[in-house]
Amino acid sequence: MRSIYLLFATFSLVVAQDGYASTNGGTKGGSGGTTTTVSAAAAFQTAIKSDTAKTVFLKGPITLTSQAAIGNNTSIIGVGTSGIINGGGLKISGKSNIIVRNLVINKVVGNDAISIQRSRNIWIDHNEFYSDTTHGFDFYDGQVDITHACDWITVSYNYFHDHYKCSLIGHDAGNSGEDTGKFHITYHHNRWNNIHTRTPAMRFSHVHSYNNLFENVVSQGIHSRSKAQVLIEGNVFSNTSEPVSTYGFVIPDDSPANPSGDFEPDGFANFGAANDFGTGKNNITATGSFTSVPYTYTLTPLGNVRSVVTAGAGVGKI
Ligand SMILES: *[C@@H]1O[C@H](CO)[C@@H](O)[C@H](O)[C@H]1NC(C)=O
Ligand SMILES: *[C@@H]1O[C@H](CO)[C@@H](O)[C@H](O)[C@H]1NC(C)=O
Ligand SMILES: *[C@@H]1O[C@H](CO)[C@@H](O)[C@H](O)[C@H]1NC(C)=O
Ligand SMILES: CC(=O)N[C@H]1CO[C@H](CO)[C@@H](O)[C@@H]1O
Repeated sequence: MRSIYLLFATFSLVVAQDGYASTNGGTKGGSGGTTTTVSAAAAFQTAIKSDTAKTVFLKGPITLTSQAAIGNNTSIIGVGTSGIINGGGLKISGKSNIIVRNLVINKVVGNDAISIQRSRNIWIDHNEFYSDTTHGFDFYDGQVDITHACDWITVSYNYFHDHYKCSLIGHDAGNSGEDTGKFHITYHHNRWNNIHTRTPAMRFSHVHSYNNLFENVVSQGIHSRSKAQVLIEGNVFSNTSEPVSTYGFVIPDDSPANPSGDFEPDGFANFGAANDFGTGKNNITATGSFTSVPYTYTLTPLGNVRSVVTAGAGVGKI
């Protein structure tokens, strides 16, 4: 009993310490609010939707048939390794101050595992996202897609695997009016394995990608396009054909509706601390101006990234 109490007390105090989610006032989710534990789909959807500060523990698995909408000031935390959401996915739209940790979201047909739009101060941490690559490029949508002028987001210690189009920032090259100057997003210590594209693909953003492990990224990894800026450091890529591209051309694997691909303006990239690109070949057409971030962070030494990320990313580890 005492240990359970302590565990929950610790969880409900957790705030985003890293990356852009720690800026703009920080991201504390439901810290200080109510706590509930739910184990059924309908109770889960009801528990997460208000804008009042709350922590919702999910003791699953549950199955959703549509995306469940998350309200402001919310932490959703899976209990142990049981926080499993089959299908459906999560939606964060026009909200702020949200933490999603320790969930497994899998096989969301025709939609994203997590869609984030018009929202700010979000921390997506220690989750697992998977589908399969036997149903074609567009059967599932993204795993974490961030669109419509979102800002101040950290995506850390997640395990993304077995999926085509993983993570998209900025839904359209024509949306510069809304999106320019937004999308300050940090990706760190994520593990990506057997992904075809978008780790992430970005438009208009300032993305800091550090200490991620990319294994078997089949077609293209980090794609900076439509004038996006990305700072890439301390990452390890293995068996990844094109780790980084700033060439605006959207390859057919990323744009299956247009088999000859689409042309967009190029993006920019900067490289900080050394990366290990393995046998991959980058296509860098433009160097950017994004060389530092407004928060402190500690880089994992490059030689330790594989073991630290393999041991630390995903569920059952917080
Ligand atoms: C929820 O957060 C959004 C974004 O910050 C804000 O526009 C909205 O007013 C908030 N809603 C409530 C009920 O506080
Ligand atoms: C490397 O990736 C390709 C897919 O691009 C895959 O078919 C192959 O099995 C991988 N090789 C290893 C050693 O994992
Ligand atoms: C790399 O970018 C150049 C444009 O600078 C383009 O012509 C070329 O086809 C690209 N290479 C690959 C492999 O995509
Ligand atoms: C209803 C509620 O708790 N709203 C709070 C959400 O968090 C913001 C910022 O942290 C507060 O300003 C709101 O009062």
